[in-house]
Amino acid sequence: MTRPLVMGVLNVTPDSFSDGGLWLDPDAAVAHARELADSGADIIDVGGESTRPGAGRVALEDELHRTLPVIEALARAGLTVSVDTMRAEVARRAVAAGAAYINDVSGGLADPDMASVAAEAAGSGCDVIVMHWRGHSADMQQRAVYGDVTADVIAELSDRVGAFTAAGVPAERIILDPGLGFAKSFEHNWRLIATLPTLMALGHRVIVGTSRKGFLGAVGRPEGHPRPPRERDVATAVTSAYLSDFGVWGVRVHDVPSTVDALDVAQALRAAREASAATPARRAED
Ligand code: PMM
Repeated sequence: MTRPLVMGVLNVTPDSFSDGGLWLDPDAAVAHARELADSGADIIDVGGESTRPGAGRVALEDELHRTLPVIEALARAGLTVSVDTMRAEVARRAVAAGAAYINDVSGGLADPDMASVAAEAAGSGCDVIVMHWRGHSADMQQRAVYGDVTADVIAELSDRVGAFTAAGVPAERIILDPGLGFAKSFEHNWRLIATLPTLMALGHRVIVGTSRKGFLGAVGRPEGHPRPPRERDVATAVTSAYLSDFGVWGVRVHDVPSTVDALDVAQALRAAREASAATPARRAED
């Protein structure tokens, strides 16, 4: 089992929950992307719209203006880029500018044209990440109501896969994401992590984003006093390493060095486990 790919987050927004405003300037964004890649990020995920709980929509023109120059510069520099967008028009222009992945957190629900844009992009080798989503950030937490969260997320994602394949996206171009933090309670997020093999059994590649999310901040802390987002990178690295044991295809993180370290250690442990299974330890002779 190889280690998962690491997707480094590059939010070109004024208001993302953990890095809003840091990379709004295109030069700062490109420099940060290079840092992410130098520390081991395999893909740079460029987003121009914050999806933090409660966030409003950004105008199409603003989203294009924030993301396209950065995507163009990164693709020109030879980096592998994904575009984090719910808008078909942004996805289409980003792919033309060199993005190799469309990362749609709405799984095609926010924009009826996304599936056909993804189908066209698939023709030029572009993959699409289809995330579980139930509605825009302004009120998404009110939709965190499930019978069995794993079964419900799988059923809803399967419907989305059906919509993308019906539009002409080959199934092998579709990567699934359980959408941690999007219309999910603390318990829902942990349960989705623990039961991830059930989602993986659908046969698609799977990517998971735990990075700096609220459910990590709450662990081990008194109620109402979570760890602040930028102090959640150790927790993020631990969950990424745990997920790597399931064989996930990718993890999406803000702090690349800590997660790469954790993934390398998890990989070394797996190799040692396999080696010991092949040659079990002998009892010391006395
Ligand atoms: N989470 C955020 C944004 N985009 N994309 C995918 N595929 N999976 C996620 O979990 C995800 C995402 C949350 O916002 P952030 O950019 O501030 O982490």
